[in-house]
Amino acid sequence: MIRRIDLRGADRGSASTIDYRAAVPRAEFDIEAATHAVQPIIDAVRERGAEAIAEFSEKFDGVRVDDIRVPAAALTKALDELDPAIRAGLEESIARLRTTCAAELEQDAVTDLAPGARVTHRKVPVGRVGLYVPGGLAPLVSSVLMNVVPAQVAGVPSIALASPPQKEFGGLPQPTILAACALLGVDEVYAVGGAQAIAMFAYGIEPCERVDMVTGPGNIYVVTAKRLLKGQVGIDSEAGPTEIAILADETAEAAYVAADLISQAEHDPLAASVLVTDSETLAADVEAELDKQVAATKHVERIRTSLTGAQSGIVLVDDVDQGVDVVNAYAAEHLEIHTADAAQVAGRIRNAGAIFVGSYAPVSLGDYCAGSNHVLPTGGCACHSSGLSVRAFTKSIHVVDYSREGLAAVKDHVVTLAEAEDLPGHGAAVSVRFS
Ligand code: HSO
Ligand code: ZN
Repeated sequence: MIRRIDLRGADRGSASTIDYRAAVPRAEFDIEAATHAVQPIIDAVRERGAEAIAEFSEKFDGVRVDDIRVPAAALTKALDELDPAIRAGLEESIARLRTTCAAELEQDAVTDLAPGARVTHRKVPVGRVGLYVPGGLAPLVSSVLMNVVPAQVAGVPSIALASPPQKEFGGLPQPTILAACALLGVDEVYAVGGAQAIAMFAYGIEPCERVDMVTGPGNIYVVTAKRLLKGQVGIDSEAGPTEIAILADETAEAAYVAADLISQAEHDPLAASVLVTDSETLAADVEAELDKQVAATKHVERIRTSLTGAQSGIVLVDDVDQGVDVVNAYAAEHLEIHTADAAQVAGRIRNAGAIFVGSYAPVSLGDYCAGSNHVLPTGGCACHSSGLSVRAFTKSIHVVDYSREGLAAVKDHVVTLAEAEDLPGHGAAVSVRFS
C-alpha cells in the first residue's frame, strides 16, 4: 500500500540536499486559496466586533453565543466532572513539561566589555498570549498543555484561550478543554472559533483585550488568519499536516516501526509517514505489518489515505550514512531513529522538530507525556525553526549601560564609522559629550 522510493546507488558525490528533499514530496497546503474566505472575516471582526463574532459562530459552529467569556463556574464544573484517569494523565504530562521548561529558562547575559561598558541581554516574557485550541471531533487537549505550560514557565503574566463553541455543550467549548484550563489555572477562556478567534485576539474585541502573540494549532482558516494578521500580532510557526520520518536499519522491530508510522497517519489524510532504511528485509516486514495493523485500527480510511499518498513512502538507501543525509534534507517534524547505535546517529541529525531515540521513544510518547513539546515545525521548516518552548514566549532586550569613561574609550571609532556612512550627526551625538 505504501510506495517505495529507491535512492540506492545515487551518485553521492553530487547528490545535494536539494535532490533528497525532492525525493519525498510534501502535501500541498494551499493557504493562498483560503485567503479570500478569511480576509472578509478578519475585516468584519475589526469593523463590527462582537456582533460579527456572534454571526460567524452562528454560521460556522451552528450555535448562538451571547456571552463569549466562559464563566468560572463552567471551568470548575468541567474539572469536577473530568474522568479521573484522564486527569491523572494530564497531571503527569503537566508535571514533566514543567520540569523540562524550568530547565530551559535562560538567565540574562551580562557582559562587561571594558570599565564602564556593560551590555545586558535581558530576557522578558511576552506580556499577553492568546492560545487557540481547535474543537471538532477529537479536540487535542494535550495541545492546551503544550502551549500553556511553556508560556507559564516563561512568566507570561496574561494568558487567554479561545476554542469553538459546541452546540451539544450549550455553546461552551469542549469540556475536556475547559477542564485542562482549570487544571492549569487559565481562567480567561472564550467560546470563539476559527479565523474570528484569531482576529478577536489580534484586534482586542470586547470583552477580550488585545494580545501580543497568538499560538496554537488550527485548520487552514485559522492558519491563514494567523498569516494575514502577522505583524498586527506575533504568531508561532504555521503548523501544517503532521509528519513522521523513521530512520531504521535491520536491527529495527518492524511492528514498532509500522505502528509509529500509523500513529501519525491517524491525524490527517494529508499526514506524512516516511520510513528511510537500508534494509530490504525491514522494508518488506514493515509493509506486511502495515497491511496487518492498518486493518485493525479505528480510523482506517484516514490512515490508508495518508499512507498511500504521495507524501508518504519507504525510502531505500545504501546505508545509514545516506539515510542521515536524506532525513537531514527532509527535516521532519518528528524523526525516530531505530538503528544499532541510535544515540550516535541522533547526534548527526541537524534538521528535525524533535528526535526520538531508539525503540522505546515513539512519537506518541512525545505527543503526550515525554516532557518534550509536541508543537513542532512541519513542512521542512525544521531546517530553520524550532518547536514551542519557553524561548518562544520570551523576548530579549539589549540593555546598554556605558559610563563617560566607557564611551570615551570608543568615541573616536563611532565618529569615524558615522563619517564613513555619511551620517555626521551620529558622530556629533557622541562628540558633544566631550567638547
Ligand atoms: N502529533 C501531533 C500532536 C498530537 N498528537 C496531539 C496527539 N495529540 C503533532 O505533533
Ligand atoms: Zn500525534
